[in-house]
Amino acid sequence: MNVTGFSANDVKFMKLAIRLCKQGAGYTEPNPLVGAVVVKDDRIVSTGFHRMYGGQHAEREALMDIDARGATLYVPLEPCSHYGKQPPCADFVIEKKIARVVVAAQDPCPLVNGKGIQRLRQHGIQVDTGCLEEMYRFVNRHYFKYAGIEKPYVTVRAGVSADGRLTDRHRNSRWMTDRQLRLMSHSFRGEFSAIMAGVSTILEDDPYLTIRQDWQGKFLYRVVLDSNNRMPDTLNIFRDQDVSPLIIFSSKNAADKKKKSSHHYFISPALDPECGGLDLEEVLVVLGKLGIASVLVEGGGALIDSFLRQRLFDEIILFTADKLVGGRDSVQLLSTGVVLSEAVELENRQIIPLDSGYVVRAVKARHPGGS
Ligand code: AOF
Ligand code: ZN
Repeated sequence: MNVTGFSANDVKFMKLAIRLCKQGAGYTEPNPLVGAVVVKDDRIVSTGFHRMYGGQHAEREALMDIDARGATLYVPLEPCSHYGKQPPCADFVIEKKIARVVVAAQDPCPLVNGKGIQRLRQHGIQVDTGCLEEMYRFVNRHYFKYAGIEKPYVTVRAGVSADGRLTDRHRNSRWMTDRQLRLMSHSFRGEFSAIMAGVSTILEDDPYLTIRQDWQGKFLYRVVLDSNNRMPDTLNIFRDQDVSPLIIFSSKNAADKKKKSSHHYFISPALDPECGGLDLEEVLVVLGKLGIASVLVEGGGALIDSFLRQRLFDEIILFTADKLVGGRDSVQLLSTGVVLSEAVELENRQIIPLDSGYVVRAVKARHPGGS
């Protein structure tokens, strides 16, 4: 046993369950990523994971066709205890006569929230919680934010020069070659429920904001913030709405109130005039109500700046090119700047090398200053 009370085997099997759950990434939201490993006499007898929103839960997939009497079940999220789209997993675990369940984290969903663990224990099953909890909370970070406050997890994606500029002094911002950017962006987009861009990016580039076919069956919302409702509905973004519905936000003060998609919301303008057109908190509340658990904000610069400045983001993905541009007129991240004691602190940094640059990915520190 180690200090947390879990054996090396417990840790090994839970790691596998967490690795398995990642295979559902991009397909389960707003529901969680869950994996399951069934072990008898220290040997794995079955595994499973949650593949698709509304589909069979991980526990049921792993236990379905086996004799699990006396086995240990490793499942990072507490088994559910309610009827949703699927029947309660806790009851199935009891029926299958599992002896012990090892869990990483309690389910924050108010319908479960400890009741699954309680039900198992009432039936004499040993339940040990907290095995690799931090690791699982990180892997499933979209769910843990959304299930708690029903607002999406926000990841901001920006392209910068090696000296941290969003643009050069002529406001040019094409740091990466189109091919490089396309490949990387597409692989990130699949992890999210929605992608968001400001109207100026849409007007400049006329993008589709969709994902490549290797994310088969993936449902992705596209969100455009167009406070003055000036987007012509002939743009590419208005295509393919059956697989990628378009959500538009405009200001309730916009002169033109014509709805341009079935999800067109007219909301409050930004309280802070420095923060661009719309009240981003309200945007997130509306997206949350639509069941969107995560959003990738792709630009442009003003929108990225608003999310950073208001600290409404949870994570940042910085595409950093091997180029220096300098210049007082180039646009910087967090353009108005903050003093060091108010710096936005990042943690859990990951670096991915590219041919002519690198990607830095990090989450906003939960306890800035290490407190
Ligand atoms: C999942 N997959 O493997 C587990 C979940 O509507 P339902 O029946 O699919 O229930 C969704 C809830 O079930 C979800 O919010 C979470 O609380 C719990 N566990 N959900 O989608 C799984 N184990
Ligand atoms: Zn379940």
